[in-house]
Amino acid sequence: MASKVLKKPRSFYDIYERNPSPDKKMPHYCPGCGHGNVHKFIAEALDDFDVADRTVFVSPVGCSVFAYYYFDTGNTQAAHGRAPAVATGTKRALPHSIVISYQGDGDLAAIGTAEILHAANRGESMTVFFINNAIYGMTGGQMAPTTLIDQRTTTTPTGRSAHNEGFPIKVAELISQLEAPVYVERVALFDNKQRARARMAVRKAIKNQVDNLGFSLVEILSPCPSGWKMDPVDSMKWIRDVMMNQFPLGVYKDITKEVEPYIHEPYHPTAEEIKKLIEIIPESDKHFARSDVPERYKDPQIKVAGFGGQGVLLLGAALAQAGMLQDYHVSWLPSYGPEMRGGTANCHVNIREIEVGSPMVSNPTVLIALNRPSLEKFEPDVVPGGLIIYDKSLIDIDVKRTDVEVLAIPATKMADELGNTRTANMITMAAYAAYTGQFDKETLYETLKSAIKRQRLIEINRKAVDAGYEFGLKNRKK
Ligand SMILES: Cc1ncc(C[n+]2csc(CCOP(=O)(O)OP(=O)(O)O)c2C)c(N)n1
Ligand code: SF4
Repeated sequence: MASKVLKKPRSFYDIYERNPSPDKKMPHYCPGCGHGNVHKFIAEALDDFDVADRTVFVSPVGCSVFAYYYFDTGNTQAAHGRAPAVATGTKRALPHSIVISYQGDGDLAAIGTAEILHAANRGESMTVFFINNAIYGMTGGQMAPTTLIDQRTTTTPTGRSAHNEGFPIKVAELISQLEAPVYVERVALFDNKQRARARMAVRKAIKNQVDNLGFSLVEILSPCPSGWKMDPVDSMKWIRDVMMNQFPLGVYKDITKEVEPYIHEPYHPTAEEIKKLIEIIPESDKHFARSDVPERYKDPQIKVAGFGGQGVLLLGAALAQAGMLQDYHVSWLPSYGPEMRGGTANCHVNIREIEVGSPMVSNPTVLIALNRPSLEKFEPDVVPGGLIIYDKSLIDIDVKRTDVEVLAIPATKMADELGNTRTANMITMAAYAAYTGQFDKETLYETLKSAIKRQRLIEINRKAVDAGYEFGLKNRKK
């Protein structure tokens, strides 16, 4: 006897390991939410076309920010509204992948309006699922560009007024006016018939990409019982009786039978073209080599870490400033703990002879640790052969790694001897500069002029630079 096995699509993980829920089996969405339906339609289509292994799912900011808990595909989570831009980069780099941009109405139609319009207008070969639930769900039900006239939200408590907030934006209509998109449809999730239609639309939009036809967008009118303060059944009725009047369902554009498949292969310049490109780079931007810095200390990627109040961020900013004075390419990226004083703080600093690709320093070549938790936390991340500098007056443990260089400096003690504990950061900075040969003392003095805002503190910090510099020189490896 034939039997049908009902089971989760293969494109979902069996267990949602990343989901903090106790059983790891339930999604995080509220009961009656439409996101779950759409996820299921997508996962089924990926199964049926057997493309999960080459799919990259770009999650937005919004309730579906955690879509990567569920899809056993490549996953990226984009900044608010930027999913189509991230999807563009992914698809251009991996033209044979299937890229899905999944977005709410706050994400796509408010903060991300520019991204979606231009991705659609360029006809990027991607599939966009636009979940229209007429509000911002995740943040508690504020007005979205799709909120209906007279609809009450937390930011339109007396109802949306066209005079005050404008009219609802009709995304399917808008996108379908552009020349490039090949398929635009609006569907809804309020009864089985409509869900079956939505499922077909999701399938078609993915198949279009499998066939390399171009840009597809499916807008889905989707219930948000929590945000609408309705039960799931009334939410379905509201879509059918109210929302659909503003947002009529149907296919707004379908030119899939008329277009030729197109794959946007990445452009690989020839050796001759690269030579010409290098010729037009200004002399000042070309790689320059400083012979006085030993090879192993060149292009440092530095992490400075300690307690808030120790001048961690200032130390990093001063290093970047010194780098700028020496015409290096630099970046400084602060990372604050929740508290100002007593909390943790760290910053990422690049001082490079070539342009800085990313300001993030995940695996530092130099770690400057000003307190014990920072040493314990970041020591494992330092690259083999890297350098760890730590304040040994405050840190009562040794570096465990044997594959890195270590400079232990009693910076706080030295600062106390100078008469100002807070100069420990500048002592450490100068020790780093002298130890590695990265900066001369004059550059550090110059840096102090902009790094130290209070004129009266410049002198004591110059002394700190002198003391740290001397320490660094004395302990320098031959
Ligand atoms: C740059 C930025 N601005 C604002 C926010 C706050 N924020 C988080 S989710 C969200 C709205 C999400 O609404 P929507 O896109 O409609 O998705 P839903 O939650 O309804 O699925 C906002 C404004 C943020 N995280 N980042
Ligand atoms: S707030 Fe709305 S959109 Fe978000 S999970 Fe709950 S029902 Fe879904």
